[in-house]
Amino acid sequence: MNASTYSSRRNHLREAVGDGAILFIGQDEAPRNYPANPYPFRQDSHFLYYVGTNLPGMAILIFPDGKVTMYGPGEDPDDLIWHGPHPVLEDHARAAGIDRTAEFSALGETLSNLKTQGVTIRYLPPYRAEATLKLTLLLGVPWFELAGGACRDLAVAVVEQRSIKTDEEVAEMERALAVSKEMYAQALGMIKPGILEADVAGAMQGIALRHDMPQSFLPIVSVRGEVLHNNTYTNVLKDGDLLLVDSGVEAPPGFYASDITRTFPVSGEYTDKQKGIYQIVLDMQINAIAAANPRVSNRDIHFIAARTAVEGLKGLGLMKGDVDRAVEAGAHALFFPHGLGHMIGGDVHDMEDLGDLVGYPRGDQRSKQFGLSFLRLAKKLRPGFVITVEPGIYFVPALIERWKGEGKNTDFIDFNEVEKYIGFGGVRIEDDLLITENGSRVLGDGIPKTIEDVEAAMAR
Ligand SMILES: [Mn+2]
Repeated sequence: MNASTYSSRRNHLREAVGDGAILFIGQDEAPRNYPANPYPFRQDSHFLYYVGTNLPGMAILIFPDGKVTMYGPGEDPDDLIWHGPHPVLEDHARAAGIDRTAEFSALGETLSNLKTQGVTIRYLPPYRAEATLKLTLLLGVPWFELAGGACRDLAVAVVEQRSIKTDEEVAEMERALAVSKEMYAQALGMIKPGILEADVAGAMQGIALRHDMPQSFLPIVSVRGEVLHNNTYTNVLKDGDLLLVDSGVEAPPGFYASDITRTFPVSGEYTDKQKGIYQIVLDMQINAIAAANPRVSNRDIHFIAARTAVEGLKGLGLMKGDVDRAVEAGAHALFFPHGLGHMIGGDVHDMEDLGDLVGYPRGDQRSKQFGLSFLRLAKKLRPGFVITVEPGIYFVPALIERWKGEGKNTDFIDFNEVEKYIGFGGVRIEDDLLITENGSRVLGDGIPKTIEDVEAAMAR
């Protein structure tokens, strides 16, 4: 991205929001166990989008007249010793299309002058303690009132702008997906009985590191796929297990994310029972992708996946009755308890710090029904959206027992048959999808996902 891209993004935002000043606070280093030993630095994605500078301790202020100042740390002569020759604040500002700079310490006084003049200071709700503390000090607002004081119009405008990806942004996501493809090829080549989940997780992470890309979230590499957010890697892979791998990386300089899930047979071949469930999940994904276009909502395609699940599970004798009524009752959520997917972009769950403004249109809100309540994205799809399509079917013992005990959805579920699948685990398949004018395009180069392709890739 060049300087004019950032300038025009900021101009667009200021025009959308109207009067007032807009303040973006970048991320600080987050200490692990003492200040000089931080976690790997991750810039705030809004900051990356509007400024691009991938350094701690930065802020920008967009003034009501459109002028912009970049605030950052001053130069300490010793910096040259520890960090070598490096760009200074003025260089970062130039790269971001900003012609005024000041030390961070000057920001507080500027803000109070603006407030004295009656200028509204617009900011997004902070999600890290460091930003919360800075805003509290800079704006003189108690920390517990910051979220309430955050500017909804600004958040709406940011969501509107960042939801539509340009070709440049899509290209960056495809660079991340190329590395994901390599990581999954590595997994396909090494999965076998006797090794640890950590062996696979470590080898995949090694590829990300070799490409100098951070992972976009803590990966799931688990033979207990029915535990939806499982971030331990201690299990030994056994013959007959399914290994669910959900991972992604972020491509610099914008750090756009990939997010891919595959479910592999440890033995190299799916059992007949596994094939039955796997094919249903694949059908759910294929049907959802085929239906995705700017005329439908993501809630619609979530329901297409849910109906496909019920049809398939009826075929296996696990469900029964009328498909539409089963979906309406939420009976499929015993097996498919989460939403079909989410926005992806600068964040793997894009702009999730702004809550349901991202996934739900004004006046619409999340259902309270189990399953549907976890649907992160219900909005009508638009060209330029990039979303994940990640259906799954899981056999969660605690959930099966609970529903059976409550006699829930017995019109649609044969619990005696379902209990035969306890211990099966779970299957999820996830790709990243660009919505186009007429339909959609699966991003990236294609990572094996049909039964035949996975088994062929694992054959050795
Ligand atoms: Mn995902």
